[in-house]
Amino acid sequence: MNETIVAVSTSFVPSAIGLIRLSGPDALEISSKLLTKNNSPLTKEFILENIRKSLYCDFEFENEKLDQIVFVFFKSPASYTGEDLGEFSFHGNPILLKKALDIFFKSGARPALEGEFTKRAFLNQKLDLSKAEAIGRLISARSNLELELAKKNVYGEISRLSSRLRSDLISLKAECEAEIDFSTEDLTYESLEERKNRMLKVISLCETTLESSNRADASLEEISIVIFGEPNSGKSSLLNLLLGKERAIVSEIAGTTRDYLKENLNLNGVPVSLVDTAGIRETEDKIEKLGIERSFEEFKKAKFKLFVIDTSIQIDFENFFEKHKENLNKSILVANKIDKKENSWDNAKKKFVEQNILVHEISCIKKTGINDLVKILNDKFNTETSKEDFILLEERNKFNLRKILESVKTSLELFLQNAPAEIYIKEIDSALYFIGMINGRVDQEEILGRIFSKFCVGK
Ligand SMILES: Nc1nc2c(ncn2[C@@H]2O[C@H](COP(=O)(O)OP(=O)(O)O)[C@@H](O)[C@H]2O)c(=O)[nH]1
Ligand SMILES: [Mg+2]
Repeated sequence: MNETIVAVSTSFVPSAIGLIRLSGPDALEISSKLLTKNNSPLTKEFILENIRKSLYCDFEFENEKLDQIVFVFFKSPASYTGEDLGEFSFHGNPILLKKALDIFFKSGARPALEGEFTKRAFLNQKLDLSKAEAIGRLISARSNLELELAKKNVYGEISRLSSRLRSDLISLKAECEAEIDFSTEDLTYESLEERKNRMLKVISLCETTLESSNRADASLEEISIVIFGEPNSGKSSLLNLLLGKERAIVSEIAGTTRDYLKENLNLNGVPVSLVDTAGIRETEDKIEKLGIERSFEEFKKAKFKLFVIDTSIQIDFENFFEKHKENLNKSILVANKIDKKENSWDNAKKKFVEQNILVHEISCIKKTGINDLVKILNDKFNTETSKEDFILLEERNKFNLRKILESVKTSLELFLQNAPAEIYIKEIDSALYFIGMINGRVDQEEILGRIFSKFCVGK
């Protein structure tokens, strides 16, 4: 890590501010070379006298001023990376930022690799591996839920979990080692029953964590919504409105949408895939028939179902209800064309409501009721997931946790078969190794300390 690295930390699009970070042993030297105030250089001494303070100055190279910037210097080890670190806030023009980068390269810094600032932070023990990963996840989160869960991990959820597991296992190991090393008479052991319970506790913690991570993953999967119904009810119009663009062909000719159409969108922070389907009707047309079969498949697959009906035409409630009963029960009934509703609609609506069908009126032409429909969907997403006990595990940590679980289970089995401590302690070692892999620190020394602090051996 003796190279000094540099990168733009904000994105390369025109914006108010573009932040460049410079980290490494030459950060101070390079900064003082490139910064001036009232045409005189910012000396290293001056910068060091103003650690963590905003310095308004010029960024200048070969007597040419590039930009007026705000500069903040962080002295090692009190910085994000743990190294000397300079943060240069330029005006956020991509061309300007590229020029600035080039000047940094000419001055001795090299381009940072992906994630290299955070990697250095990890290597300098500023954060553990699970926190570093969580920062990556926080940046790339695609939904509110993912953002919330990633944030929990940035604030140490996984670190706390691994500390808990580590602490339990180290105590367990310390007991077992004492049993091997010293004669039993001099030691006050916890009872064997307690040892078993300790193992069971670790097993249960691993299992519940893996379960809640599965639930979190399932909730983070894209939510599918299907738009279903008879031809001409306005399904494609609704898709276009939700998407905010004319994606599907809207026409008064029934049977226009013959295949299903899938589009991704974000509904108030929830990633959703929206499917428009071919209208359901009796037809002899072979292609339309195929399309209708697919509509039913998509209907079945989707998590949320919008059954669109046309209120501008007379609905024979009994007939309609009999025909679609099963599908209606699983859907939100979206009553479209309310701007042109037929006289009998209000009566039909009552009957649907009596059948406990959720009815929501909209008009795609007048754009009424759409926001409320989105709200209803959002509420449904939220009630489906009680996020409290969710935990977000990266694949790597799911693997580690499964390994810990396996090892402790084996250890328990051996223990219950009265195997000598030397044997089942190996499995505890293996579990400890995988805990080390979670936060990226494998530490054997700690165990010795525990043995002697916990047991008073001899007098
Ligand atoms: N008056 C009225 N007409 C609508 C409304 N929504 C859609 N339409 C019209 O109904 C026809 C069928 O719409 P479309 O979205 O293609 O229906 P789909 O066959 O279910 O996909 C088109 O002529 C639309 O302009 C609405 O809210 N009010
Ligand atoms: Mg259509």
